[in-house]
Amino acid sequence: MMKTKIAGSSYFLAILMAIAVLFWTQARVQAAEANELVIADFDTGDKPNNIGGDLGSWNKDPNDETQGCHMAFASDDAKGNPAGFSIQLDYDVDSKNPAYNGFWMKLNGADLSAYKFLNFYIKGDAKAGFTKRVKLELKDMSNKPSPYVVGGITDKWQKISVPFEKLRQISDWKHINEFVLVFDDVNSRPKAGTIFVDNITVSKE
Ligand SMILES: [Ca+2]
Ligand SMILES: [Ca+2]
Repeated sequence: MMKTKIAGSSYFLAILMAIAVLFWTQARVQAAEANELVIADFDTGDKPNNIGGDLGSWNKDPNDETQGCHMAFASDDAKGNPAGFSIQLDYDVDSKNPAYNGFWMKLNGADLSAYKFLNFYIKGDAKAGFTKRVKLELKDMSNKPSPYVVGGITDKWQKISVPFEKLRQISDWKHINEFVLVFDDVNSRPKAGTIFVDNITVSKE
């Protein structure tokens, strides 16, 4: 009689603990979701991005065939997702004319005011060669670019986190228009190569 009672109460305790763990896990998942907003993981292998924004490459002078940037979806995913994709940028700023080009992506006026960091993954292609430095720009609806130079790019995926306070020209975090990457003949050495970008997010920490 006594034995059954003990077995019964420990069974009850185990259920209580399982419920507690379940709630704790759920709370953690919800906290993680609220902590980070995925803007673009490119995992559909197509446009638009995760918040409905268009994206593509841009060229300063489309008539100058000696410079340009070509965008493609690459199967090399930053998080190792075998079904995922990243963005491949083949750039060339080697020209006798002033040269710059890169990647643009719309954020459709997203409200990022609850977040503190702009994050993304970047790496270069060892075979094609790649610049170790690239300039990013974030723009609110005024389209004034907030430039930030990312350095130390290697041929391995690396997470870059840019604190919002470094993006000084943004005056309206409630309406963000565009994310831009710039290859230019100042920062880009070598002047032609391949860069991969993936998993562009904003986060609170
Ligand atoms: Ca991806
Ligand atoms: Ca060239």
